[in-house]
Formats: sequence, structure tokens, C-alpha cells
Amino acid sequence: MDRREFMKFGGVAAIELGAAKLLMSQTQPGMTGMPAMQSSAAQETSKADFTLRIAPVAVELTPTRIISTIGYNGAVPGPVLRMKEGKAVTVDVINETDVPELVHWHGLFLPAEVDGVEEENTPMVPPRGRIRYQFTPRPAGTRWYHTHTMAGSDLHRGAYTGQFGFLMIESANNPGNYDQEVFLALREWEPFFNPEEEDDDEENNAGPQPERPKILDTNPSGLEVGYQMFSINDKALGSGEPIRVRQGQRVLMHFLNASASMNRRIALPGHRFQIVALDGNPVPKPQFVEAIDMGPAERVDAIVEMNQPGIWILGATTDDARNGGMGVLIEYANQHKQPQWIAPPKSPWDYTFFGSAGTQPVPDATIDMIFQKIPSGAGLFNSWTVNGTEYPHDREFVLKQGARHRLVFRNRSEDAHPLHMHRHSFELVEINGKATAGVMKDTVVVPGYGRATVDLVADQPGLTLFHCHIQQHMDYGFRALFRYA
Ligand SMILES: [Cu+2]
Repeated sequence: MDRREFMKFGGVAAIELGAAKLLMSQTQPGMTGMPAMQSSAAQETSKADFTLRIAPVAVELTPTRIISTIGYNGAVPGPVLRMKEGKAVTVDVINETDVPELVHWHGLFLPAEVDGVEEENTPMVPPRGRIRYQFTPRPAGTRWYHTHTMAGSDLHRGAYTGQFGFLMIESANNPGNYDQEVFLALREWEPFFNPEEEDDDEENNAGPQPERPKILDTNPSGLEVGYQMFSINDKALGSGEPIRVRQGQRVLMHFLNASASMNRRIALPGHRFQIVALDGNPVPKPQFVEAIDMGPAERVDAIVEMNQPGIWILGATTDDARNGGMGVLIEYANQHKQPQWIAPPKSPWDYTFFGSAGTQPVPDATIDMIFQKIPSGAGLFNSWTVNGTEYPHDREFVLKQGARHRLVFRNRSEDAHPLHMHRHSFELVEINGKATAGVMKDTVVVPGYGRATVDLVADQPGLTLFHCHIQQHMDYGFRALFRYA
């Protein structure tokens, strides 16, 4: 070990000690069996089941377009983590950057202290420091992990970086009727502040607009985020390896919209997707569709039967995004044609298509949540309110242990928002007046001027963050904290 190595090591150790103290004060010794973070003393004696190293990484979208960002373990997306439902794990998170970080385990039912959210009082991973997370992963399904820091006006932080990856929670009784499994994360790169709103969600706003106010706020809007490059995983369309398939194969595709802000529609011409799970949760009716809509943070699991030999482009239906890189080739064996793209029909995406006809029990309480945009004007950032107030609210929203809460999301803005509830999942009750049952999600896109109603059974005591998963909206007010009574 040379002197420089030694200095580096010494520095890390010192910060670790500070971090350990912080952790010791926030965990509750004596409550055995409770998932918690361990002190650094424990870290020295055992190797964690998983290690995530947060550090700068170069992403080679094409041989000539290389992005510098922050990622996990030198790759973007980070490694696919596979955990067994109900089996406790330890994860060491080593922060090799100069800023505090957080790793959030999206879609898991975890205690607030390990959820990876500052508002819920999860400790930050200190700069050049480390933290050990210990938790019992559940429920089974396609989850993901990502940073949960604020970005504000810094487009090199938070969800704008490469800090995301798939997290598969495997159940003991997984049928697994497929020949090949692929992981596909949709991404934009090189963000910039854009005075023109990028509108990718016209389809989402084609609905009945039950929440459209009589008088619209016509003040000019502030800056939104646009992007210059696009990819699926770490490659732009045409670079990297195609997905190689054979006729008759059933391919299980795990899609994740890892965007910081964009709703997306994707399609694979010549094929249909059989949707088997939304946000990792099996749907009551696994229906076939020609295109998939996904807001930021949403996951879709789909089976595609390979029955149309050729070379096809699986990609975003928006020409700019697809031609800019958001696509991947599906290549049948022994095919040498040009890759083909055909735009899918404009059938609207509808969560209720995958639901059942049942109804939910009468809720114990109803919580109305109204979302509005405060347009800031040219050169500034818009802000967002929940029930008239930007985060933080004077009082948290309150959940009662064991009770069924009906949350009514009223979107009084023209944008479609992916609304995420931490540490819980919820059942979709209706969207824009269309009733459904059995569709369990953790993120729901509420169309422009639209309404979604969801039922949440409160069974995860502790602070719980609710927010729009568009980074800029979250950073500028679109958040609310729930606590248990
Ligand atoms: Cu939003």
C-alpha cells in the first residue's frame, strides 16, 4: 500500500466512524430482528451479500458518443440484483463521490430507516463513506434501485445520473414459462434546460379530463428538461449487441422507464406484448397489446412470442427519441434484412384493460389530493403544489394502521404525472372514471387534467414519502409526507 492509498484508506475510515455514530443513534439496538443498518464494526467482520460502489463511469452509447456520469459498480444500468423474497440481505453501499448519496429500493415494503429517502430520515451515505443496509426484501417481482437525492438546477445529480438498476425479488413459486429473459431500461442523456415543453404524452392527455379547471392559468411556464441523446440500457440503437432470438421462442422482457422526466411509448413491429405484470405485480388479465406506455419509474413485464422472422427495431414510438438512440434490434437467427420499424396503431394505453371486474371493499377513509402547477415564467422553474402547498406541508398526511385509505389523485395540470408512493403498493380503483380491480402498482401515471383513485391498505408503519417521479417536479414542491397516526 503506497502512501496515497494509505491516505485514501485513512480518510474513508475516519468518515466511516462518523457515519457509524450517526447510524447507531438512528437505529434501535435491543429491537432484534428489525431491519436496520449496521455499524462499521459489524461490516469489518462479515462480507455483505451485495456491494454497490457509487463512482464516476463512462457510458459508451456509440463508439463516438461517450457520456460521463455517476453509476453503480462501473456500469449503467447497475448490476441486476437478484434477491429471494423473505430472505434477509445485507448491501454495502460505498460512496466514492464527493456528495452525500442515497440508494432507494423502489417498490419494496421496507422500514423507513432503510428505504433510502431523506424525508423519511434514512441516513445519507456520506461522501467518501459507506453504509450497510440490512433488510428483508418483499414482495416478489420486478423492482429497481436508484438514487433519491434532490437535483434542483443541477443536471448532474439525482435521476439525471446513471444511478439505477434492476432489482429482482424472486418468489419460491415462480412459474417462469419463457426461453429467454431480457432487461431493458429506457433512458435519455445529456439533459439541458428547455424553454419549450417536450410533449411525449399527448396520448395520455386524450382522455375525458375530469379535473380540467374552468379557468386555466395562462401565465407563461418555466424551464423544463430536454435531452440530446437516448438509449436502451447503455447503448444507442444500432450500437452494441442485438437481442438474438429464434422462431418460436418466448422472451420475457422486463421494461423499466429509468427516465428522470419523460413518459414513453414503445413498440416492437410485427409482434405483440403479452403484459404479465405492471410495476412487478402480476395483473389479473394478461392481455396482448401493440405498444406499451410507461411513465418514469414504471415497470412492465411482457412476454413476446417470436413468430415473425426478420430484424426488427424495438423502440420508442417518438421518432426523435428512437432515431436518437432509444431502441434495440431484435434479430432472428439467419436473417440478413435491413432492420424494420413500423409505427404501431394509436390505441390508447389503459391500465384497466389488465384489471378484473370486481370492486374494492368500502374504504375506512378518503384522502383527496389536488396537484397544481405554478407557472414561473421564462427562464425560471415552475413549482408544484399538493393541496395548495409546496413541500413541506405544515402537517403530514395521516394513515391509520390497518385501515383502507382511498386516495383520490386530482391532476389539475396539463402534464401527465407518474405518482409514486414509497414503502407500499396500492390498488387502482378507477382512472378517469373507468373502474377496475386487482391492478397493484407503486407508481401510477395520472393523465393531464385527469384523475386516478387508488386504495392503500396501511400496513407499513413509519414515515412514507409520496411524490411525482419527474425529478424536477419532485424537487420543486411535488411531494408529501405521510405518517401513521
Ligand atoms: Cu410530475
